Amino acid sequence: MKQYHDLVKNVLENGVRKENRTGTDTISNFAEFYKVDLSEGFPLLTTKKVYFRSVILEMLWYLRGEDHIRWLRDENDCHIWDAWADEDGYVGPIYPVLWRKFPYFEKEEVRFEGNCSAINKDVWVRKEFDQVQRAIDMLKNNPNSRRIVVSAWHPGLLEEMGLPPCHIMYIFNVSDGKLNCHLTQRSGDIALGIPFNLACYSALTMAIAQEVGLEPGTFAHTIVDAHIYENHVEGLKEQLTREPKPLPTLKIAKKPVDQLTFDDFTLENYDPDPVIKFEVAV
Ligand code: UFP
Repeated sequence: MKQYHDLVKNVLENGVRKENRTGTDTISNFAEFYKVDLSEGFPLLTTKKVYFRSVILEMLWYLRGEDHIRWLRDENDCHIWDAWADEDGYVGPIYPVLWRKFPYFEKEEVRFEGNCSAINKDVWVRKEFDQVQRAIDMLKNNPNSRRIVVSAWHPGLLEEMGLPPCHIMYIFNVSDGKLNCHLTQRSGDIALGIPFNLACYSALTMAIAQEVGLEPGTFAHTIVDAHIYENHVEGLKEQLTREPKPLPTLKIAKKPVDQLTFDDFTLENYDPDPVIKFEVAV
């Protein structure tokens, strides 16, 4: 995919060196942006193998709304989130909870009854908000809305999270019968995270487009701190010598997104170059 290679080249050529909490320095550019037309194929990089199964399982796990990784780790033998979980598998209120059960408080009138009197009082009640369902409902009923936003940034809960969300907000936008998605990412590891994030949100956009009866449009991605860890530079330079091949295609069974399982996703014509090993900076 040319857009990804251009992103890597741009950061390698123009990035500045930065220290960060991991102890491994990065070369970093502020505010990178690219777009991918999802009608041209499924954007799974071809110049290295990207683990499609993990991409889809991660997306399905986000949709489950749980605060632990047991489904991913124990039922599906997928270990991409293990490093961020405690021994019981808890990761705290991160993407799945924030997407499907975003906590908030609402005032409700409650009746308090005593022996001989009763009063009504306003109390604050804890509620949960399903942002994904709201987005799907809006895409069906009011597709021209410019307010179809899913936010995973909750300042009050940051302390309870294993890892504060990196992809903090996505916005759906319908133009010309097509479903577009813009993802804002506060921090992006170009070698390891970005290929996954790009494929995950592209698959999500395609699945939701199918549910709401739209064609998949454009995936657009803003990465605020777009960085390459210094120990990833050689691997990425090798990747740049490889010629991108035509993109694979992704077929998704016609079901509501909440009923999808991994077997409902069929990847065709994926013929990637070999894996490039990159160490994760934790
Ligand atoms: N990171 C990604 N994508 C993800 C994810 C993490 O690129 O989906 F979960 C990277 C970005 C950064 C690190 O290198 O993980 C998070 O560190 P920080 O919180 O300091 O930005």
